[in-house]
Amino acid sequence: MKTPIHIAVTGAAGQISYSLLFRLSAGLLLGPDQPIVLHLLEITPAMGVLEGVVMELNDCASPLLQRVIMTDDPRIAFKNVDYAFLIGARPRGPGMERKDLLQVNAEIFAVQGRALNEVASRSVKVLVTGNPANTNTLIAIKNAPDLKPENFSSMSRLDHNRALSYLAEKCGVHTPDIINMSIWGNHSATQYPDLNHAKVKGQSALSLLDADWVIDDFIPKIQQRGAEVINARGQSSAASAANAAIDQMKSWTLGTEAGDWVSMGILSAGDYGIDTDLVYSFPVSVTTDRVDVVQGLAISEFSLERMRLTEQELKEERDAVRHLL
Ligand code: NAX
Repeated sequence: MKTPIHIAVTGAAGQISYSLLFRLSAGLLLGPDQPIVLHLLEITPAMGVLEGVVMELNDCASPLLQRVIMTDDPRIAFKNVDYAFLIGARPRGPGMERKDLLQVNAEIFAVQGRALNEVASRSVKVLVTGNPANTNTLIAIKNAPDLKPENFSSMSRLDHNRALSYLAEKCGVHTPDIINMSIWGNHSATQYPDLNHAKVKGQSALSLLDADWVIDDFIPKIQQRGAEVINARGQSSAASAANAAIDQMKSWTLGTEAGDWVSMGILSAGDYGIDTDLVYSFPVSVTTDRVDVVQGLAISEFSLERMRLTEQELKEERDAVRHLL
């Protein structure tokens, strides 16, 4: 029997976690022969709901789930964990401005960054999903000086998967027929889904598409997809977000396919002229435990303008939370 791997999930009683936890206990992240221990973090008022979720987890009788730890203390939740899914965040309430949301959530990620710094495994992979995900990741990094920035990433994979799926539908192919999709920047409506390097069955995607469709349909569709789901479902994306969180952690752990890449929010080292000290989504290739920004991509004037616009939004978010960095 393999030694169990410890996985923390925050916001464990929320709707994304309600999809994620059952996938984790079914072995979808680490495979069907890897036992796991789940460390579930919630705020005190949500502990009752969390107990119900854990009853259901237990009722799955998963052969992989060895133990579940429920807590409202980040230091217990992150103790010796190998993976941490930071999903829990405050949703925007009535009358709450974006900047208010930024503040309350920023504080959560400062506390959690410090706790990870103190007690997590030194090789922990921390994936931030809770919004504003990129800036929350930056705050966690800055509050965890004994971990490396490489221990952290923010989730771009849902945007990446949305872009793959929408392009596949347009071209009448399946998603594995597409490679080299890129999402640049913030996980927000300013993100830049970029088809310039994408290939469909080996052919340049742009050679198959009308330029107007790319600009007037594809780009706004991916940027607004979260809002479209909320309008239709009355709630934000949950199962697709859980699926994307597992996809991103898997790519991070197992690496990307030769010739392909994925999109991940990582601390910028200045690639493509993006300000350092921002967590920005880049196209990245991953080999065992090494995440590298894809180098040498030709960037058009149009792309550069879009990449700068989303960078600007991230700078403004960073300015609003300076006191926590
Ligand atoms: P829910 O409101 O259903 O669940 C959030 C949970 O977090 C709640 O149970 C709450 O009690 C808990 N929580 C709040 N503060 C906490 C803290 N300090 N410690 C631990 N738990 C805490 O939201 P859900 O739909 O699950 O979404 C969670 C986050 O993901 C939101 O911020 C949402 O905006 C964000 N999303 C990010 C996406 C991405 O691609 N990066 C896409 C999906 C999603 O919109």
